[in-house]
Amino acid sequence: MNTQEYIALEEQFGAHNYHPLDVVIERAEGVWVYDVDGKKYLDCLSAYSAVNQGHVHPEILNAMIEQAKKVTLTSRAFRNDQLPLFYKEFSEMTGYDMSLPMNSGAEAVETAIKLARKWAYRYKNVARHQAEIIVCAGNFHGRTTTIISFSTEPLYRDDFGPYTPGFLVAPYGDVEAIERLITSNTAAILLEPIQGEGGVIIPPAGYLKQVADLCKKHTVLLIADEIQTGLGRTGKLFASQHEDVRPDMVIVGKALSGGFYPVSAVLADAPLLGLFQPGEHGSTFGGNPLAAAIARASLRVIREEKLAERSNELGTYFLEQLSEISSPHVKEVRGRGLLIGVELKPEAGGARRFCVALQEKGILAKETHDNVIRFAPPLVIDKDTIDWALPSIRDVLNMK
Ligand code: IF1
Repeated sequence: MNTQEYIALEEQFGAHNYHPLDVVIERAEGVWVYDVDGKKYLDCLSAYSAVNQGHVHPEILNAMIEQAKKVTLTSRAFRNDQLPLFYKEFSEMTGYDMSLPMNSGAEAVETAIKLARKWAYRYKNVARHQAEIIVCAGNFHGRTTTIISFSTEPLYRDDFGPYTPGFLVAPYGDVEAIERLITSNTAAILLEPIQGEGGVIIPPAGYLKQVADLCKKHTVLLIADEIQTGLGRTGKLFASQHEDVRPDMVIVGKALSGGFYPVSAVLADAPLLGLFQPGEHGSTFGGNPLAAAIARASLRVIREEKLAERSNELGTYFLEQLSEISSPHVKEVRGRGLLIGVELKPEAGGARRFCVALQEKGILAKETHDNVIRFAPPLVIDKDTIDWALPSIRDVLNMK
């Protein structure tokens, strides 16, 4: 079957909740993906930062295969021999006392919300059902009904009410706006250290630190959604570390499995994460031995290949080179580590047509928020590959 035949099948039999580029990927390795017609592309999306370790990383693949031969799922009704080792290694790597594994990012966000609410009732004596969580405009935390209740994107929210109450929205990057929303019922502030879907929005310097100070002052939890920014993507293990901030809870997903399997988790210290009692939260697949083995290998690759450092170095280089491209269409180039956004002027006609043009030149990138092209290749990319891509990017950014 060729590309058009696969697309026709998908359009006929699949729900139309996506508008993908018309490339049908058949296999991948490292930073490269190959379509069903045999064409090779540089992946500059990394499955939204889920394949930070590169596609089909051999060590993670091996861990997956070896574990799959032994036992894949026990449920949490019984214990398994991988989960304890995952917990220990994850704590040692991140400095948090404990973690709680789930599957998708949205589930881990839901987990953090539940925990913050329980903490408010038990520690702050907030009246039952009155806990509030402050979030930021332009956020993206997932697709569940609770999470879309506090989305500010009409497309994600408008047709899907009724909504979960208990959330207040502050403009992103505005510390005073958060402070004005804090009351004695405030349980937590939930934010992304850099807004990915929002268009690679980097808040003003000092913002995260000031929000962290605000949280301490008012006894409010700081929850960082590092599902996209975490695990090396921005040049540190966690993007919060750029401002020496240690959130009370960190939410991770995506690259926790190197793209092999849905694995997410919430990290926190024992006084907080210890609040969950047996039966209050769970998941059939969360913490299963296959997921735990894959996550252990994924974390080991991040450490052993120094992917955060690599992201920092190569991201700085890529950002510099992109910034030097002169183009009539570009409004701003910004980024941290290998999470880079090229924002186009409103009159450029949208980022999508540039992504289609990049595809023709063998580079897969994805627009976000109409006017931003995101460049976020796997962190195992090297300088030569970046240098290979730059002339094509330059050409595309200069098309009519
Ligand atoms: C899709 C966007 C990226 C996330 C943050 C939680 C989640 C995500 C910061 C939920 C997920 C994904 C979802 C994916 C596209 C993608 C995305 F464009 F939609 F916004 F990355 F930029 N927090 N982001 O970025 O995690 O439940 O999906 O595992 O197609 O919806 P999930």
